[in-house]
Amino acid sequence: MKDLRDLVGIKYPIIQGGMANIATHELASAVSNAGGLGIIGAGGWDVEKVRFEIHKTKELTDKPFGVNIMLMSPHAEAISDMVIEEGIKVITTGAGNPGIYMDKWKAAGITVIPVVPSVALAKRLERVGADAVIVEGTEAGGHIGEITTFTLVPQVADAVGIPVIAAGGVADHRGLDAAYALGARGVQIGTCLLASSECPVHLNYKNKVVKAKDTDTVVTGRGTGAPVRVIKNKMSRQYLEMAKNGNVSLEEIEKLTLGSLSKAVFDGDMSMGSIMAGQSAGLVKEIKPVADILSHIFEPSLVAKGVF
Ligand code: TUI
Repeated sequence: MKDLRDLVGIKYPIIQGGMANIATHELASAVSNAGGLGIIGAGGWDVEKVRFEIHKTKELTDKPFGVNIMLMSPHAEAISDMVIEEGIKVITTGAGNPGIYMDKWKAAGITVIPVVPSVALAKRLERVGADAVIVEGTEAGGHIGEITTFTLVPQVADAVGIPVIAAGGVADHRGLDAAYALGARGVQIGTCLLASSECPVHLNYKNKVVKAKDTDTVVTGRGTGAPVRVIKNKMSRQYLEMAKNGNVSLEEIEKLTLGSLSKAVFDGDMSMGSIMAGQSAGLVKEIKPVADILSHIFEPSLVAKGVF
């Protein structure tokens, strides 16, 4: 099975997660310049904002980078055409099935790597031309599936012939090696990059990730069809209380979370903001430059020694 490094032409087998509102040109170019695959996270942005971020990234790096299209966004379809116009070479997708876009992306010569939360979707997307799949376990931050990385990665690796990239819980060289032992040939990281010098989130957000311990994340929205892992705070407690009482509409509950991501990212509101992060937050101990984060994951690993 081909390694991510050969598939997209990068030094380290590491993709950056397409974190909404966070994966800007600053973070994407830093990851690409450091030897990983930087990703612009389209999130809920409109097509012109994403185009602007692409232009900025092109100015800042001559290394490969990609765009993540969040499929629940009302702008996803317009962005799916714009990335072709802009000559984007790699697309990752999240929060849905990108099947309807596959033909045009493949015709444009784009390497397509969807995030999948199940074996069934991985098989379906391999059939319609996916070049690899990012298998994301429930340890990840933000919008998540139900199955753990540890159990899902080997099941998908058995079921498909394309490279499997593991996501959810990877934050150091042990996670990278574990992913390869389970059959992955690359990893996607997000949470540990929140605490990078180049990450554009508010300093309060970075410090919250650094201080988080193993039990500090919680999943809101289980039962509404959009489970989201965040660091526990007043917002998540209120949300879960409302959901438990069952006497409030889903709309009212969603109002608490949707839009509250930007409160955390831009305003540093750690009380009512949605502080999306994965369970690996407990492994993140300090704020470091992206280049140090990537080299500290890769250099001590068995993958670097060519064991896999
Ligand atoms: O997409 C993510 N993580 C995200 S998206 C996001 S923005 C958002 N915020 C609140 C609610 C909803 C979205 C924040 N974090 N990760 C990749 C991912 N994809 N996780 C799960 C999935 C997924 C789920 C279902 C992928 C495909 C899928 O397919 C269902 C189907 O149609 O077959």
